[in-house]
Amino acid sequence: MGKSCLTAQFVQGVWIERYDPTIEDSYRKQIDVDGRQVILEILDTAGTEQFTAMRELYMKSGQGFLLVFSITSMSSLKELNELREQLVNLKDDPNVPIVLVGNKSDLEQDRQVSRADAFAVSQAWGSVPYYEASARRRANVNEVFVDVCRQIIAAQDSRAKNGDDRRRRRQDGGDDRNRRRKGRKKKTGQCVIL
Ligand SMILES: Nc1nc2c(ncn2[C@@H]2O[C@H](COP(=O)(O)OP(=O)(O)O)[C@@H](O)[C@H]2O)c(=O)[nH]1
Ligand SMILES: [Mg+2]
Repeated sequence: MGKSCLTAQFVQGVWIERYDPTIEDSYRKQIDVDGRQVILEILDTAGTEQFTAMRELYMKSGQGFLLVFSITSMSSLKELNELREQLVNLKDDPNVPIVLVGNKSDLEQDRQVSRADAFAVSQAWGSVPYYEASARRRANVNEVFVDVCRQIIAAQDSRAKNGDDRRRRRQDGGDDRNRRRKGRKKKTGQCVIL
């Protein structure tokens, strides 16, 4: 689908033609999102379907998700439906931050999924953003990561607002953990590529 190639383009700015499909790795990158410096932790998953427990684990710990298919393969889009369903169920949140990415936009001549087909899926998922990207041409690579990061920040902000009272009570009690957290300069977001 291009998960690893997209990640390599985003993190290192390089095009890697062949990437070991079994390698699952995580990366950190600092980015600017609307003037805020954010550290994004990125997990490039390897789609090892048999390890569902692993999948559950990273779905639980991740805060935002890039769901990547190839515009040259209809089945790669169909497979994402199941992943998204599992994700929404696990998170118990239909508005979990998601970006739908149609990769390999440079292969227009081999296109199997029309923009309209993919857009319809993104709408059915609760109007998540849909981008067409190319890891090879470095098209829309930054954009998809910034979009999911923006959604993560918005979700954190709204949670912080809702949790304000609770936090204030804890701070009055001089909670150590909270002081440490307050002292942290930069926000961190966890982004998982599925
Ligand atoms: N033409 C083209 N090929 C790509 C693109 N992204 C990935 N590929 C190719 O698709 C294959 C799978 O890519 P990879 O990133 O390893 O997929 P992953 O299994 O989802 O991590 C590799 O052969 C890549 O060279 C792209 O944007 N355009
Ligand atoms: Mg890979």
